[in-house]
Amino acid sequence: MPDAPNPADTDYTPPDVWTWTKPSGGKFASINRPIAGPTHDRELPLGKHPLQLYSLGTPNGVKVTIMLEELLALGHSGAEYDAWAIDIGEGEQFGSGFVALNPNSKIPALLDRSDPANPQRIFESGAILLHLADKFDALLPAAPVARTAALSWLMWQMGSAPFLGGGFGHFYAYAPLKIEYAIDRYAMEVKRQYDVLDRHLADHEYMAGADYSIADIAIWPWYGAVALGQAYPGAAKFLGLDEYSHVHRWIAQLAARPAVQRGRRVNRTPSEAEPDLIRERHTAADLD
Ligand SMILES: N[C@@H](CCC(=O)N[C@@H](CS)C(=O)NCC(=O)O)C(=O)O
Repeated sequence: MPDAPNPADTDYTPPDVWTWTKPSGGKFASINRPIAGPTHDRELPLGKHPLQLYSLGTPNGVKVTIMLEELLALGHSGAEYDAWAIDIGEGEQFGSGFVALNPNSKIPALLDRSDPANPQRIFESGAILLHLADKFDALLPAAPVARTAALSWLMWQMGSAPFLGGGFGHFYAYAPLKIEYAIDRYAMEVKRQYDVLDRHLADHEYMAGADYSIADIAIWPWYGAVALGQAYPGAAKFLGLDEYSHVHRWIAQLAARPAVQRGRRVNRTPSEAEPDLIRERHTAADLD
């Protein structure tokens, strides 16, 4: 094996105190900033359904639209929803209305107006999935052992995917320079995560066992998209993701579900390759 890169080989020495004097560079330089709170006034639109989703068709956003489509497919008409697009590339997550819904300025955010006197805001995709599962008593096993298994894998996703996206994806695809140390560190971690999934799925049909649940809905959009080469061009080959055959069996099984196919089309911009994507969703007919 060649020598590891020497960490001393850099011309950057961190000062005693970091200050925000220049853009960080890379794909998200225009929206990255070290302070929270709104940058501008902007009320959010409101539709007619109790559930108002403010999101975008990224893996984190798609988790929620898949969940809502699954609930509708199960016959829960109370899961009808309006899905509004928040353009994070344009900084819409920093508008005052969105920040009031999610002080962390990240999609997805849900406003549940089922009780009009007490509208409830929910942010963090895992919390939204759990809120909807509890509200409709669906897609989360009731038996304590299976419920805990589903929640363990849900929390695994919430803790692990930032290494896949914010770590590996950022340094492999988006950073303005290729840093071997950073790419190696996150490639190693991401392959380990796929191996975790592969070993588990070798003897479990779904993440929580025999039943499809919010754990699958949380994990599929990230780990499916990267393994199928739909995120970070070249990454699936670079990471050798074809080798995880049990993960691919599970990815295909979920991809065949009509609700997954519907949910992944929402809050995305149609293109020549995928003309059936929709920016906003207000009725089931928008997807039919
Ligand atoms: N842990 C959060 C992560 C949400 C997140 O990172 N959303 C991204 C899009 S996938 C976002 O809104 N980024 C905008 C920004 O960072 O300003 C969740 O699961 O809801």
